[in-house]
Amino acid sequence: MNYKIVADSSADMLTLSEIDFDLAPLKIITDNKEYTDNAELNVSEMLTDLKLYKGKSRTSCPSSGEFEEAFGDADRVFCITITSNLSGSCNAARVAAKTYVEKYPDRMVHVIDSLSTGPEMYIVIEKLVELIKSGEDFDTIVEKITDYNVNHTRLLFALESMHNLANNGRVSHLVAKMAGLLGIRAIGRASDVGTLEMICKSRGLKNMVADIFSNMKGDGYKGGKVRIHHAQNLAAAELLREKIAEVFHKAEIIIAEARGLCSFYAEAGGLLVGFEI
Ligand code: X90
Repeated sequence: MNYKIVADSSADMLTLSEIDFDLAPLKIITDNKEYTDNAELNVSEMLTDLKLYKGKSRTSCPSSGEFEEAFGDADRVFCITITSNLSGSCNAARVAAKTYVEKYPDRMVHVIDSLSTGPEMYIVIEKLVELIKSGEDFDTIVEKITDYNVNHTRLLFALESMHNLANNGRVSHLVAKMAGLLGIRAIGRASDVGTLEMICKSRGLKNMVADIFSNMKGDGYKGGKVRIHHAQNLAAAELLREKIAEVFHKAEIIIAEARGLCSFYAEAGGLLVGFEI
């Protein structure tokens, strides 16, 4: 049985060892350029371009055709997308799944609405690899990954600006104002239904790190896996890692750069923190 994992590019994952993997890219679009969020995208160049660009910018999700192409010829596909509450990606993946199994009735596709994005999706994919490798049958994997995604992983974020989120109707302008003031960061989480839920504002790097860490513990973090994805803010990511490691010595904490879609919305300075509970 050949297994494949497909994720849209908001998972910030480019390659995967052990299980066949492909990404379906979202796009970042301005009046004069289109950035495809795949392995070839130079994220820091894109952010520099966008800083200078004064016009409108938006994003678009992969089409169902792009998802279908990513499924390739796999017998069993697990496909994970950014929250269906903020993007059409999950819907496109579901349409692709339906067409795929209609064409090839002996193949199976399971679409996972992550209700989140970025590093939380990444952690869910790593769990999928574990489950597939352990040789569980398809239905058992579906059951276990659903439980893991819904009950055992969370996402917190800290944003210096919510300009792009507000301009694209993903949060209200009122909420975005919270992150608009110099030196203030908006701390929030992916809610149970996959929307942005604001928690507090914090001033200064140290307070921001302390606020994220206390919310991690409040959400049930007990020393499991953590992934910190940052948009040009390695310093903040490292400070948070130190803070977590002071208390949870054995925690596996990995820092990585956010790719195109997450960097566009989290904007320079933003942090996304996916963790196990
Ligand atoms: O379909 C599209 O064009 C994509 C739209 C995506 C909109 C939201 C992206 C958010 C990325 C910002 C902070 C984390 C939010 C967590 C929400 C559940 C990152």
